[in-house]
Amino acid sequence: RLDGPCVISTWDFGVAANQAAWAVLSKGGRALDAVEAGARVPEQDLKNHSVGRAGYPDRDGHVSLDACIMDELGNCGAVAALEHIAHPISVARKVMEKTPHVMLVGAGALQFALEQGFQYEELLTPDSKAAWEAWKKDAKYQPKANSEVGDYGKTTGQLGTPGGKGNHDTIGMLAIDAKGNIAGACTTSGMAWKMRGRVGDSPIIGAGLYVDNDVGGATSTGVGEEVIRNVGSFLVVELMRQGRSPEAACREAVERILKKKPQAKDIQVGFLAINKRGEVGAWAIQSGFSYALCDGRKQDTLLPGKATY
Ligand code: SD4
Repeated sequence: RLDGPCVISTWDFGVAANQAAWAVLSKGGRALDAVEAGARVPEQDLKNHSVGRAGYPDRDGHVSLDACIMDELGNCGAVAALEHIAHPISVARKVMEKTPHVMLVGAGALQFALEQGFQYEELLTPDSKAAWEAWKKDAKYQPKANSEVGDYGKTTGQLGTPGGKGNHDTIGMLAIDAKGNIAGACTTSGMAWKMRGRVGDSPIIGAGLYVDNDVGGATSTGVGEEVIRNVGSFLVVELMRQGRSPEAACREAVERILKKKPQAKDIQVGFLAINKRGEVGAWAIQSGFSYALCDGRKQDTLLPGKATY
């Protein structure tokens, strides 16, 4: 159980992201500002190929990014299939704050971002381009369970080092501020080598992220199609509302996926949740999922998410 202001996030790179969020929380800042600041860390990391700049592209070579953000009042904003903007989480926040809408996609999201002063960039780095060229030789779309560096069992000595060669990993982050308010953010380049136009769970409120300030928050990582089908993060929050602990709620959401589709045991989905009291839990289909915790006592704890397989 975390005490006072705290932040949690998915995977190893959550350690560094949490530190940026903690810089906001420790000064009495708002959970919403903390999760935006935290999510921007992997977004700008050129070694991280699953979020933001340097994210792996779709199968046609376009880097297309998905993100959403939600605050303690139930306000939310999202962008999907956004190209050429390195910080989709900040665009999502602008959608929330400056438009009458919740989600903008594709060309419209880019137009809005440029109007808001975001910089147009080529996001496909030489490394990502080389990986895409290599992938094209076989051109098989086979999501791996965990990214190499994201795999908890393989990270010795690499805590907080982002990157990895797997083809998915998303940062989902949840924070509680000094006022006890909860906010969340989720940002990703989605599944590497996805079809052009494919959108996963990460930018979809209720699937990749959900926050209810009376109850808690949840976020997901892994193969988004399975999360969308089960409205995963909303499900986790509703189960917590009914009295489940965060871990039990995450586990039940994973089991719901597997019950409806037993073949999903071969892919990875992980949920991470926090309740209003600061209790944290996570569960995944497969081992290898990890999450990072940070509060006033400990800044850089990385824990393995329990798994069904
Ligand atoms: C998606 N959930 O686009 C994201 C990808 C991912 O860990 O998490 N990965 O489906």
